[in-house]
Amino acid sequence: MTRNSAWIALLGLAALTACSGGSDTGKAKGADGSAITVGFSQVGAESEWRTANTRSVKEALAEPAFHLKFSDGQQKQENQIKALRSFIAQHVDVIAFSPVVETGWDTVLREAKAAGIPVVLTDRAVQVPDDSLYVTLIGSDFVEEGRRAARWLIGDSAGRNGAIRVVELQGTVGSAPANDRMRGFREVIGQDARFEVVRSQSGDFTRARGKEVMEAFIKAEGKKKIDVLFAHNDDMAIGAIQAIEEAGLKPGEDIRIVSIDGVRGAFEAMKAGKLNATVECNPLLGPQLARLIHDVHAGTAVPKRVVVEEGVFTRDQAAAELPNRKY
Ligand code: GYE
Repeated sequence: MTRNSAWIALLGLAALTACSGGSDTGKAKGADGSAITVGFSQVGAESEWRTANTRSVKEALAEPAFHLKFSDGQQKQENQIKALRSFIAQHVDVIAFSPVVETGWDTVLREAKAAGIPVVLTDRAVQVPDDSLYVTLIGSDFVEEGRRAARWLIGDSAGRNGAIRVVELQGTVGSAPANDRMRGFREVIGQDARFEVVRSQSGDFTRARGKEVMEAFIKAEGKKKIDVLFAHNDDMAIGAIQAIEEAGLKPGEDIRIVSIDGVRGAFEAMKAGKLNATVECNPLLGPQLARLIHDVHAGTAVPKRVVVEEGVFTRDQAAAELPNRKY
């Protein structure tokens, strides 16, 4: 409830700000009333989360308040760097982007700064020596999401004695959510001697790779029991569920599964008893992003970090919660 009301409050605030932009359309616009041109470089289309995120960004950065130049990086940093350079060459008002990996952005961000174009990071963070290279980052606390997955697992393992063997499907190598979710999960799990992460490999946040890597895990473990799967996103968990079923095992029972995002597919899998829990990661950042871009463009001070509020859902809540899901 707290989580939901916090969201409603945030969205309400975004709507209010959007309406107080002072232009005759009642929407946020540049100081002179013209549309704000935004260059947005998206990671790709790797997951249900990403599809919902793209839709939310496109809806919020719509005409007439904004003029959006949208580019899909197809999960490749070189494509994103090219897109940023083209936005700089086109003199957009603001650049917003979701960086596929954390490192390697210094040069292009310096170019944006030299051109006087402010950069807003959405969803994923970067590691840069000089944090004046971007104005603000709006996104989830991925370390906390990893901790939440681990806390759920410890709670669900009450009364179980003996070793608990965990396999982990990591997100894209070098991405902020993979690095941080791995760290948060280990931080908490490391305090309980029963747990051992026996295998950990990237499934690149996709269903297809999640399935392939889970097949490899099952094969490699042979007769040794895998007790738990921790997947850095729901799509990889859904792919892995198929692999588990094809191996003649029961997902959710023989292998307990916790993943992250809270997309519709995860609620359906929980309803079917095949996924045990999902940690919410809200992709609907569009309205908050629009407000930030408006403020940044207007020269209004914004916080360096805007964190999205989220919760955890389990199988027993899935049927009741499913109709309320917005993504
Ligand atoms: O969890 C995953 C997507 O960066 C938070 O990227 C995002 C992650 C999300 O591919 O499904």
